[in-house]
This record gives sequence, structure tokens and C-alpha cells, in this order.
Amino acid sequence: MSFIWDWINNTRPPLIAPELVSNLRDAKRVVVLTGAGISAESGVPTFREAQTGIWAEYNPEELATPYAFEKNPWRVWEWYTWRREMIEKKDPNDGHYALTEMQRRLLDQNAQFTLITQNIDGLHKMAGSKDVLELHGNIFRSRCTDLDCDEIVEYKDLKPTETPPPRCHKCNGMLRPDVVWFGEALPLDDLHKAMAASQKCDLFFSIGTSTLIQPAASLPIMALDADAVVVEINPIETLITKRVTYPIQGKAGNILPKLVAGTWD
Ligand code: BV8
Ligand code: ZN
Repeated sequence: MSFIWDWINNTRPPLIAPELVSNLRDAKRVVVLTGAGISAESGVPTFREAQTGIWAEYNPEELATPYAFEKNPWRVWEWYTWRREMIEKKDPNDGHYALTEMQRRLLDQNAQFTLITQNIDGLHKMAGSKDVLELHGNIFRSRCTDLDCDEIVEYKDLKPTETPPPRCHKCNGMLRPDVVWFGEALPLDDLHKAMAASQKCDLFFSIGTSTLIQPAASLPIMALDADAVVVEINPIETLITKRVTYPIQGKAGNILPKLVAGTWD
């Protein structure tokens, strides 16, 4: 029976094409876009996964909106507290660390590297990645809702209050999570940097994202339109799978360490 397995293994294309390894080794401008899927192996539920406990009946896309916060600031704040307390117990996984190593190696060879994430969990920074563009904000930061106040408060500096949301220590305004809700504009400076890098790169990775959320989902398309080599790493097909150069069906925590080791070790 082993000759059949040998035949299958020898004829099955390698998960990571040798040409991709040389693309990465010779790359001059690399962009990586990550979504909730890269944190899945850290135990952080992806955005589309069913919620659990008291939040099971809620749809994230209905809670992550300015309208939901205006209507019931307490409930939205409690939802973020529940997520924050769950996320702070999680650690970066091998996929995050592989991207940190990829950034180090590329900078060593004077290439440019831009890491863009839709995630708000802070795990890329925790894994050592530098200059991360957090397009949707960060769950460990809060900001004042008073239009004349620009106070940002780190989670560790929050003063607990009997009835959430906590108040701003500068103007006593209500604090909100410093994340981008549906219907809100992304941080313009970071978005412009992300778009410029995607339009100029020679190699673009789309990792762990369903490519459904705009405007982040347009970034891989910008790279494709600029004739970049585009790699997708996702266990399932997405809207861009048929268009990318290298569709790699797999988990980020498994594929990325192999790719980095195969390129530089
Ligand atoms: C805006 C923070 C305009 C909050 C989030 C066209 C153009 C512009 C806007 C729109 C448009 N069409 C529609 C819109 C509106 C909307 C939108 O995109 N709606 C969708 C539903 C169609 N966009 C917006 O509202 C954006 N704002 O455009 O404003 C504007 C301009 C000027 C002035 C005013 C307004 C704001 C969008 C940001 C929303 N905030 N997060 C919070 O998290 O609480 S988005 C949220 O979804 C998370 O950040 C998450 O990262 C993100 C995207 O989802 P994914 O990351 O892709 O996660 P998902 O679960 O979907 O998929 C995970 C994938 O991983 C799966 O494919 C899975 O197979 C894969 N996977 C699983 N395990 C693994 C894996 N992959 C690899 N390895 C594994 N182990
Ligand atoms: Zn304030």
C-alpha cells in the first residue's frame, strides 16, 4: 500500500510552492493583511464565530456600532469588557511569531515590510511585530466620547466605576472602546499608509480574513491590480481565492512558520 501513498505524496503539489519561497527571498516591498483567523489558534474566537454565554443571542455586527452604544452604552461596554478579559488571557501563536521573524529577516535584507491588521486584540504587538497598522483600533485602549476632548485611556489605567462605562478623568465624559465600529471611518493616517503600501508592494499576504469587511477587503485587490504576487492563507475559500497567485489552504499557525523556515533557514 505504501507505493500508493508515495505516489500521492510525490504527485501532490507542495503546500508551499518553491516559487513562493524565491518570491519572498527576493521581495523588496512586502505587505501582510491579517484578520481574525490569525488569532484563532490563540483561542480568540473569529468575528463570525458564534458568541457564547450571555452574548450568544447577540450579533457582533449589531453590537459593534455607534447606534448600539448610544442606545445602551452599558451593554456595549460590558460586551467589550467580556471580550477584553477573554483576550488578555490569550497569547500570540506561531503564526504571529512567524510574521515577527519575517519582518526581521526582510528588514535585514533592506526590504520594506508593512503589517496591517483588522484585529483589535493586540497579539501582533505582543509577538514583537513593529509599526503594526491596527486599522480597526485596539480593545485595550479607550477614548473619551466628548467631542472637545481627545483623551485616550489604556485599559490598565481605567478606574473601575459602579456603573459602566467609566468616565474620562480629564472632562468626566463617557469613555468608549478605542475601536472602529461599523459605519465609522477608519483612522485615516493608517488607512492611507495601508493603501499606499498595498498599491506599491511586490508581494502581498492575505491571512485569516474572510475579505468581507470594507475598506480593508479592498487592499488585496489593490495589490492584485498593481500586479503584485498575492498569497492567501486560509483553511477555506474566500471572495479572492480564485484571483490570488498562491491560494494556500491551511492554518496560519502551521503554514507561516514553515514558509519562514523554508525561506531563511
Ligand atoms: C466604513 C472592530 C465608512 C470592532 C470591526 C464599502 C466601502 C466602505 C464601507 C462599506 C462598504 N460596504 C459595506 C461597508 C460598511 C462596512 C462593511 O464592510 N460591512 C460589511 C458587513 C459588508 N464597513 C464599515 O462600516 C467600516 N467603516 O467603511 O466607514 C465611512 C467613511 C467616512 C466616514 C464615515 C464612515 C468599518 C469596518 C470596521 C468594523 N469593525 N472590528 C470589533 O471588533 O468589535 S470589523 C471586525 O470584522 C473585526 O475587526 C474583524 O477582524 C473584521 C473582519 O472580519 P475577519 O477578520 O475577516 O474575520 P472573520 O471572522 O470574518 O473571518 C476569519 C477568517 O479566518 C475566515 O475566513 C476563516 O476561514 C479564517 N480562519 C479561521 N481560522 C484560521 C483562519 N485563517 C488562517 N488560519 C486559521 N487558523
Ligand atoms: Zn474627556
